[in-house]
Amino acid sequence: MIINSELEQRGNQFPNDIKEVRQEVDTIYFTTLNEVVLQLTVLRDSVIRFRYGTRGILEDDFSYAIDTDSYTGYNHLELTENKNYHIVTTAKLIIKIEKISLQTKILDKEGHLINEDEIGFHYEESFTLGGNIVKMGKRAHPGETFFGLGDKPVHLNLRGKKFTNWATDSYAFGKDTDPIYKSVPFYIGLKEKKAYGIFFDNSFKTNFDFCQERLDVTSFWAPGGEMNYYFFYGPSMSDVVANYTHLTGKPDLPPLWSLGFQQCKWSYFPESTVKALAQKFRDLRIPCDGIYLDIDYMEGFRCFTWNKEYFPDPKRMIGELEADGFKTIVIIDPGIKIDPDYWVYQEGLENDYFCKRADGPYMVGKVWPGECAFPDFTNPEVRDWWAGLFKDIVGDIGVRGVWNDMNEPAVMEVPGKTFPDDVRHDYDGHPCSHRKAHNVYGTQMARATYEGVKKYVYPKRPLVITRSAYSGAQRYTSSWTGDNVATWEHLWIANNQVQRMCLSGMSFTGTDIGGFAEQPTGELFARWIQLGVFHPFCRVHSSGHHGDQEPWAFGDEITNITRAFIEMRYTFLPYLYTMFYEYSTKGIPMIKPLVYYDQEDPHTNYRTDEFIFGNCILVCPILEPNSKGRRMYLARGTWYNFWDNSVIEGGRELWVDADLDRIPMFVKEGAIIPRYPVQQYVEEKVITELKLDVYFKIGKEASQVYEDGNDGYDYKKGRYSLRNFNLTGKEGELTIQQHKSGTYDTSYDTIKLNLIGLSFEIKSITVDNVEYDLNILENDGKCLKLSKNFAVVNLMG
Ligand code: MIG
Repeated sequence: MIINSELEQRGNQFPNDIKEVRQEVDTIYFTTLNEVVLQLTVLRDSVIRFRYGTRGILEDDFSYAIDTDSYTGYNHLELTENKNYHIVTTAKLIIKIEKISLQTKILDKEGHLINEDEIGFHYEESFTLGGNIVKMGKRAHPGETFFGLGDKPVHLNLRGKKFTNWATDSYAFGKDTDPIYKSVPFYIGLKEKKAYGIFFDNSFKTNFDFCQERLDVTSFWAPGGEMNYYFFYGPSMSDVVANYTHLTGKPDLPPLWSLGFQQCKWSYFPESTVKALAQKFRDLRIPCDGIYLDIDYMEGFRCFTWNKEYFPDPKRMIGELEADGFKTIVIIDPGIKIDPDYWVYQEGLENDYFCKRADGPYMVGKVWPGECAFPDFTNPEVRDWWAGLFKDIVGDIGVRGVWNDMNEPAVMEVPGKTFPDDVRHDYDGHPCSHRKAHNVYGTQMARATYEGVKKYVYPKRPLVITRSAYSGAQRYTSSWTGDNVATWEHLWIANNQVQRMCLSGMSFTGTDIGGFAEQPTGELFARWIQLGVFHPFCRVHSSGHHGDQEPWAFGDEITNITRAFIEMRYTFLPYLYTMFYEYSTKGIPMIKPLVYYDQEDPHTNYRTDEFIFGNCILVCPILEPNSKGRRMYLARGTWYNFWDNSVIEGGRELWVDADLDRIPMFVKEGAIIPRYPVQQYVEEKVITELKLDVYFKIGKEASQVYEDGNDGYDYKKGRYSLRNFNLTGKEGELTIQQHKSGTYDTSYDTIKLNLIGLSFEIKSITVDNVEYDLNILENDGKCLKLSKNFAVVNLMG
């Protein structure tokens, strides 16, 4: 790794006096006497791009991360100057560019300094490899905290640490291992309660230092490419994350079944084992939607083939599993076995689709199949070809989702565990070495896989899962956090990683529940399930070398606890789906760290364990063995204990009981939480009633419930059902208004309000101006069934 402080001693070059300023609509070019160009673009009033070239040259502008559909638009842009600065003003920000140094300062409209360059942009000519080593130094302020950066297995707050982004196969990684699988060069700063974000869109090996080398400096740098970063201003963290996610892209809705429970292992084979596994789930009444086949389903690890001894008739088997509510997902790796008789290898060879070394030979590396060639997924023609390879397994055989592994890319038995730097890539028409393409390789593979699965699973929706990812991968794929270990420390890591991924635009993420390597105790497995059911992607996976890890592998007590929590997840499906809808339309993370939830409360800034599931359920996992409960921080506000509905005031630390069969969960007052009945798999039952858990509050609260056909694309034509609820509680009165949009007609006709914490006895019920008899109340006056499309219900004491 290049150490920044070392570089400061070497040939650093700095911009000098600005000699020329030129504006083209939303973009302003500042050129210095020594030919450094700053291209500053206003994308939105609060989203600014800073891009630096040297020798007066900017590269061809191309990025895999940016969603080309992300619209831009600002309300105000003005360029002025005073003695020392050129000043760009938008409706939200004031950006000052110093005339003698090109250093920048960013202030909000009230004049608060949000972020400023320390030494700012500087660079060094890379005589050995070509191009520049590009660097940025920013001033860090006392008390400023930092979040984000994808899958780093560290404390949520990044301050005091240094990181590298270089996608790496990291079997049994540990706390603070860096780098691991993903590369998401985006972080959030929180300074004096105001949040901003920086996305350094450079696919080379990027480095970030959050005040480790110098206590008051945050810096980031890369050994090639451009200093090219986007600045997002909040002041709320939610706006920062939403704007970043908007820029790098939001996913379509996944099929609802992919939010159900998923069971995986390395490996389930032959067919009889898979069938027995499925049967066991149904026999024990443990809900499950997805079964995963790991590499052994293939013929000699050749992608797109089947081992006919283990799986003589995969189409029949998958059909039979489907009939019982299971979808089959298979693994596909990037390594294509070098075998002259293997059609995928032949096609790749004939069409020149494999990566080559600088001097011409193929990039050959050993992976599971032995010596392999590797498609250059950064070539659009190769991606098209790859997508087409899914015709049989998805279109004909009926596989419903594809799991991309080893796409860092991982290579065995070589130093660095990946391709050598000299390997050539197309990079969508910008030929380059592996130094530049490495971090995006996995995402481009997942993208090609997504295009293929999407095409052949049509009219249903695709599911792709990836291990490696670069910013923007969320447009194509979900992800898991790789080869973790069955230890309590890894449970802590799992919790931090998924929260961090959610802040990094990649909400649809989960961990190998129970741990991939080694075997969990029943207690650890139960505690991991209790966390995992709150993660957007919920899958048990294990290496299979250390014993069984199915929900029934640890005795009856654990089986029952596991079942109860998986059942709970299924009852939360409409809540989870609504969360996904908010993520997919607005870029709102599905789960939220406490600091995101309440950045104004300094206590939240250093918390890691507690998080908000959706918008209104606070969850805190139990992370230690033999626990009867734990101390935790309850965010500010008034909460209901999920388990007994007792009301409790937040903004403080407290002890919460949590025997092995429960974990601390609190629901925000005023919440309306939609629930479905328990199902063994998505769409097992026709939903005949939507239950709404209504948590009374004095005051107002808004919530929504999104539903659609659970799969397919009709929702894009307006066939969805979005219920917006406004709750207003007063002494002796509760009113819920509903505004419904979308043309989807849900299967149920009634909505059942389950009234929790009502502070009065109901004496009158009015629904859409009609007075109802009190005997429509059920369950001791706590439940009320209404026709689903009511506009206003008013309850008076
Ligand atoms: O070298 O396919 O992270 O989930 O089970 C190991 C076998 C390759 C690593 C993945 C893991 C998967 C395993 N793979």
